[in-house]
Formats: sequence, structure tokens, C-alpha cells
Amino acid sequence: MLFSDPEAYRPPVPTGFQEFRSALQERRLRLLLAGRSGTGKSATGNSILQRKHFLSRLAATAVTSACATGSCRWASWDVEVLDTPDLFSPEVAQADPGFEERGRCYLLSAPGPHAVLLVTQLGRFTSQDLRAWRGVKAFFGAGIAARTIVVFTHREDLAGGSLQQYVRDTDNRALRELVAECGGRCCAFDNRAADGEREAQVRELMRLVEELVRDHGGAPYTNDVYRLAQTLGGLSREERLRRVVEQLAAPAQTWPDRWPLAGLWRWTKAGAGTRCKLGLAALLGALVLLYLLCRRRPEEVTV
Ligand SMILES: Nc1nc2c(ncn2[C@@H]2O[C@H](COP(=O)(O)OP(=O)(O)O)[C@@H](O)[C@H]2O)c(=O)[nH]1
Ligand SMILES: [Mg+2]
Repeated sequence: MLFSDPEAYRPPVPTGFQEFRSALQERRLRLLLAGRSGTGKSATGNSILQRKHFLSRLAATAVTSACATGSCRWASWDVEVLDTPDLFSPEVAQADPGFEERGRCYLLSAPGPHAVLLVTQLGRFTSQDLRAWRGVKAFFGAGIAARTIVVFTHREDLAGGSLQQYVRDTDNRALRELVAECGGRCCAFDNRAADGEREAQVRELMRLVEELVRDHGGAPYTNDVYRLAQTLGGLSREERLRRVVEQLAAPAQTWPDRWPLAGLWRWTKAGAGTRCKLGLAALLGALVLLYLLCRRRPEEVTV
């Protein structure tokens, strides 16, 4: 499926080897940009596409507010890039309470991304970046780390130094752990570099992506939501979104909603009026039960 046209998506036949072969024949790569706002996701997307496609600029608040897609040809690959707003940090729950944007993100990247590019600014890996990364794992599943490449922007700040050495020597433990978690896959972009240099950066990134694709037999990342999305091919766009949103919202229920003691929990959380009504209902129920028990008492046996 093309990122840019979720309407056109029809589920592929899940036939193992055949799927793998068609993935290779398809020569299509889906790359998903993730990370906190302002790190340079849209600028990196533009560098990959080699044109100004996504809106990218310095701003106090997020510039990208919705998922957007772009495509280009690279070597023999059709590359689809999905740019996202900071969709995965815990704060997003308030900004996207109905899961709609996150549902769109799933549909636009179905049947799954080949690589997630976690974008962070060189020298600025903060607790917010870490929250965004944890959010990515919570959203897609922990297995996404095996598909993630850490992309550092502001490469020019290395001033010709080695990125590997920077990552090895940094005293930012969280950053060292992140790169280790992602199997050491990282590269750097100066998104303001001249054309030739930008091309060399893209080449380095695509080498990592190709390695990832090879390591996973050509198959994209998948999980329950992507699997569901694959079954919705015949439905309208609204219906597909509704079904994906429904699935995304399901685990968001708190544990008390899913356990037998849910009623008791809701009782303690309910407002005074609701508590009163629930209390009356419980009392009435108890009285009915008592009455039934009294009526059915076995008669005494007389000898
Ligand atoms: N100097 C420099 N600026 C960059 C680089 N990458 C992005 N920027 C700037 O960082 C700002 C935020 O970038 P943007 O792509 O909008 O970030 P996003 O919110 O993550 O999509 C913009 O002003 C970009 O021009 C880079 O590699 N070097
Ligand atoms: Mg952006």
C-alpha cells in the first residue's frame, strides 16, 4: 500500500513466502518519522525526499499537527515517508483524546513501516525525547526497537567528528541506552547541508534501512493493529478509521473496567447522586434475594 493513498489499500494475501517475495518485488519501503516536536523530523523527511515537501520551521509550538506523507524514488526503491506530529508522548492523550490522529497514523503506515526513524537533535537528548521514545514503544509495541534507527539532526555540530565516538563518549546515559536498544543503528543529518552532502547522508541512512529490511526478510513491522488494518480493505475510509480507533482505545481502559471488582471500584469513584442510586439498587437486590431464600426454605421433617 502507498502511504499517500490509504483509500487504495487492499489487504495482501497472507501467504508467508509469497508475501516475502512480493515485498521484494514491490521494492517499496515505508519509513515513519517519530520523536518530539522541533527535533527536525519534517526537515529530515525533506532531506530524504530531496525536496521541500513537509512544512519545517523553528516554532515555539508544534508546526506539524497531522500525519503527512511523501514519496520518492531511491536507487531501485519506492520510498514512502510518513511525517508525524509528536504523536507518541504521554501528553498527546490530551491532544488526541479520540485516538483519531493516531488511528490515521496506523492506516497511513499500514501494513507496517519497514523502519522507524527516531529523530533527536545532536547534543539535546532530553527527558522529553525519552518520553517520546517510550511513547513510541507503548504505541507500536516493544518490538519496534528492532526496527528503529536513531537519526541525529544538526550534524554540523559534530564539526567533522565521528558520530560513533560521540555516542560512545556521551555522558548522557539515557542516550547511550537508547542507541544500544536500537542495535547501535544511528546516523546524522545536517538538513541545511548542500545537495551533494545531503545525498551522502541519505545514502548512509538508506544503507541502514536496507540492512534492516534484509534482517527481517523484507517484511514490514507488524502488530495486532496493523493486522486488523489489513482485514479492513473493503470498507470505507471512515469505517476503517472507526475500527482502528476502537482497537486503539480498548487497552486505554483502566484495569478496574476489565476486572470483576469493577463495580466496587466504580462505586468508590462515582459521584454522590450515582452512589445513592447504586446503593438503592443494591439494597433492593439484596431484599429480593432474601425473600426468595426465605420462600424456598425446606419444610421441617417430622418423624
Ligand atoms: N541547523 C540545523 N537546523 C535544523 C536541522 N534539522 C532541522 N533544523 C531546523 O529545526 C527547526 C525544526 O525543524 P522541524 O523539521 O520543523 O522539526 P519537527 O517539529 O521535528 O518536524 C527548523 O527551523 C529546521 O530548519 C539541521 O540538521 N541543522
Ligand atoms: Mg514537523
